[in-house]
Amino acid sequence: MSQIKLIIGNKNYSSWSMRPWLLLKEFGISFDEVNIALYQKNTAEKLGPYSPSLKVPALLHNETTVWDSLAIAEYISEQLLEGRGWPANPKKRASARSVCAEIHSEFPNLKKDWPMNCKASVNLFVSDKLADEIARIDAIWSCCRRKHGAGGDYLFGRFSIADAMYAPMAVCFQSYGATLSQEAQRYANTLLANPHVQTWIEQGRAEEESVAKSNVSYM
Ligand SMILES: N[C@@H](CCC(=O)N[C@@H](CS)C(=O)NCC(=O)O)C(=O)O
Repeated sequence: MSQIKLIIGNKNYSSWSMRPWLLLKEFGISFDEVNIALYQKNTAEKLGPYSPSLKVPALLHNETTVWDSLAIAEYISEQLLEGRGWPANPKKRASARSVCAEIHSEFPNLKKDWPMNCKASVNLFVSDKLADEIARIDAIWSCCRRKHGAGGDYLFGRFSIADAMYAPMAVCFQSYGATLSQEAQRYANTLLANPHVQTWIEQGRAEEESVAKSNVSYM
């Protein structure tokens, strides 16, 4: 048994769960995965012992409980990776933290209209507000790649927390057919070719539980 437990929701839908899961996998940290199907009658009861917010993801490490994807990512970097979750250069690190905060707190239309669904393959209506948010993510990806991407194929060169935070967006953009600039599409392809991202998508597609449409937003 590992000392680390990651509590996650349905892989098909739970973009917040995917982020720390991918970070742990990418850095080769072994952990036990606890899968809890969301929006079932007993979901809160099952989450109660693990997650004070009654949401996923949550991480248990020795006597410590951490919840909320970004806090978990910070904890993993600080406690398990000696800071390697972030770029080493302070300027790059500041940019990486900024783009992570942005995906965590912004993009309400993307979260509402294009929630992650690994099984989906459909072209959905794109409102002006949604188009603006897609364009902003395109700009973030293109700008990070151009300014900070030397030395690797990820936003800041080698894989960092920023890539874990944006990986679900590549899944959404693929599912719903986003039109991206060449640079942003190249980065999306890098994420989609990542073997751990592929495993997550495959496992999500294999799940049988489904979640009502009204609950899927913000997942
Ligand atoms: N800000 C949180 C969001 C967590 C969140 O909304 N998780 C969803 C699933 S992806 C959830 O647990 N939903 C269950 C509920 O709202 O009852 C994070 O970054 O971890």
